[in-house]
Amino acid sequence: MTPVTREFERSHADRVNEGPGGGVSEGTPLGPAQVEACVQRALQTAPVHDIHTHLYAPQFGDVLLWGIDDLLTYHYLVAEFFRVAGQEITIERFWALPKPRQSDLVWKHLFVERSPISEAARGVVTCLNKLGLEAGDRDLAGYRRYFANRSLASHLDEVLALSGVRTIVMTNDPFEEREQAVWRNGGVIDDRFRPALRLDGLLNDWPTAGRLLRDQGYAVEPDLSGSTAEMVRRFLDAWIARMRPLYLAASLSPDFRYPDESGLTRLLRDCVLPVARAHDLPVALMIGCRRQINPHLRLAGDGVGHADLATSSNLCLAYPDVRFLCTVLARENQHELAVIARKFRNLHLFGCWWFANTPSLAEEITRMRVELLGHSFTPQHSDVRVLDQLIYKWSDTRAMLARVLTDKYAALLAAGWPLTDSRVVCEVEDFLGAGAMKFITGATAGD
Ligand code: RAT
Ligand code: ZN
Repeated sequence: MTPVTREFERSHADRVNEGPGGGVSEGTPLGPAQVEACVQRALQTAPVHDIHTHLYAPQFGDVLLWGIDDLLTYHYLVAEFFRVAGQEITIERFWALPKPRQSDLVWKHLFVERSPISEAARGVVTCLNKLGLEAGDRDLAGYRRYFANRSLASHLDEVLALSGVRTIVMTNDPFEEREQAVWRNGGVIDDRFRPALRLDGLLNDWPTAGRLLRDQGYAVEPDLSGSTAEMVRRFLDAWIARMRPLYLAASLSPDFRYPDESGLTRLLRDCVLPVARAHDLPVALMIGCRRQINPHLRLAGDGVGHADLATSSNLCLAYPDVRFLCTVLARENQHELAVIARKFRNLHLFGCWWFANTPSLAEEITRMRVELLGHSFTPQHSDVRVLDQLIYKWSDTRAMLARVLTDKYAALLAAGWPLTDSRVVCEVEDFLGAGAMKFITGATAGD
């Protein structure tokens, strides 16, 4: 058993079996009037294990984004800015500007000339206010001074304390040169950050990946013939040894099908899945992103498409000994995925991803998942790209979960089922990521 597995087994056991003499303590019984306060308290105190982010340990240097200019140039906001910028600037000229000038423009159009009413814009307001900065003052120069005077180490501690986040799972691309130095020098030393090995480059752009592998001495072929599969497996083995990731992950187009005749199926079947099995690592499938529907917008140019989720059930059925994490982008796919998850214990559904992470959709999706799956899913991951965003994404998620779980526990009580505070605390911990970590580390599910 890995140390990570032990950690999550212990935290669960500590809560449930802490009665006198080692017996099971069920805690204080709850009446209808106490449910909401109990859920709120549990949500405020339970640590978050954020299983998918684009944050990096401070060792990665400026790969980790933080501060007001990064908040304002978040790609969700850049897309909204282009819609209202009118004739003021072309998309090409915007990209040619330095980041502070880009954020000046986003600030002007989305925060000065109109109310920041969208989810991503309101998120900036929440971050500033929770950091004690009075967003209503609209003092962009003052916010810049505040961040310029912060040390990253203490800012990180403060953001984690404000957001209640204990574990941050990174997105680590083996082809990303800016990350290489950390991996070459022994890997990540801050155990609040955990790696996840991202395979988009390998799976979604084989011509480039193949070239990079050949440059590194792996004898791979453009048509995947010969010893290619073995070489790719060796490459993955080497990265797993170096990174010690929690899981392997890829985002996949809505056109993704498994099995079919494509190179993607061959890479999954002959490389990724055997390696996942050999190392007992889950595979995270994030399905439904249609990349670059407007390439002029760069990172902000991706869209969404309705996926064929027979692919997910085919994979779960064909690989019962591989654990899959799965999230889908299209609203239209959410119900189908929850039904598939009912059928496969090796499938753990997680998060309201990206365009599905808006308050109205997240609440609708989470209610439906609780109704179909009970506890066996993880309602949210943050997907943040800027450290400070942990503050608003997790406060929004806690508010949403408070509404959903209060309703569900109140209905259970009304149906005649006794509830206790310690039971609720335990279950809320699992919803905030402890359950996902148990699945990821093999402490539960999948056999
Ligand atoms: O949510 C996002 O920021 C997207 O741009 C993607 O990063 C997506 O979450 C992904 O991991 O592919
Ligand atoms: Zn992401």
